Amino acid sequence: MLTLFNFFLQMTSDFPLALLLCLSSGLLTAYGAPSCPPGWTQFGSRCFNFNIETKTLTDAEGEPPCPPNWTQFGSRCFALYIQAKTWIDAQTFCQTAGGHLASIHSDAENTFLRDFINQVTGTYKNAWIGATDAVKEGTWLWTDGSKFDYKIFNAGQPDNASGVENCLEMNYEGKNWNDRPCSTYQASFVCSKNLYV
Ligand SMILES: [Ca+2]
Ligand SMILES: [Ca+2]
Repeated sequence: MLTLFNFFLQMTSDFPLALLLCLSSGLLTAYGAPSCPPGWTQFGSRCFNFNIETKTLTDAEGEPPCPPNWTQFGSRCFALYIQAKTWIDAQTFCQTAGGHLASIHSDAENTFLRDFINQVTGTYKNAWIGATDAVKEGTWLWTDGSKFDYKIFNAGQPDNASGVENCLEMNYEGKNWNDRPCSTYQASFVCSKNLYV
């Protein structure tokens, strides 16, 4: 009779032990040792491998790191929603999808999203992103909890026009960022979330 122990021995003879451990979990990292096979990179509890020939990133099961309809940039996945919503409703929508309105932390990310929006819509269409200064005027916070360590406002913005502009949009007048009223203006929006973990 095949005992569980024998079965495990048989499995380990068929598959590299490291790969088995990698597939099952990232537990080895608790002991300071890498848990992914050579050439694979760990993110969260999974191993990813970049295929040079097809230029695709996949995990051990051959799945891409972002869900369908989300696009990877760096260590995150992004999705653009054309349907106009208020900033509040857009944030709720992104949370339901497992993320937040997108935070942006570099010129590279801002440029990627501008190009992404232009690719999808044919224009540098304005879109909500995930910062608000509703808690304290002039102090911007990202809804995903990340640090507000980068900004690229249009000249003269943010101006808190009429004292009611507390939410952030990108591509204002086809250019950069602007503050807008959160609940009386509707726009397309960008969600972001971390890679599968
Ligand atoms: Ca404001
Ligand atoms: Ca403004």
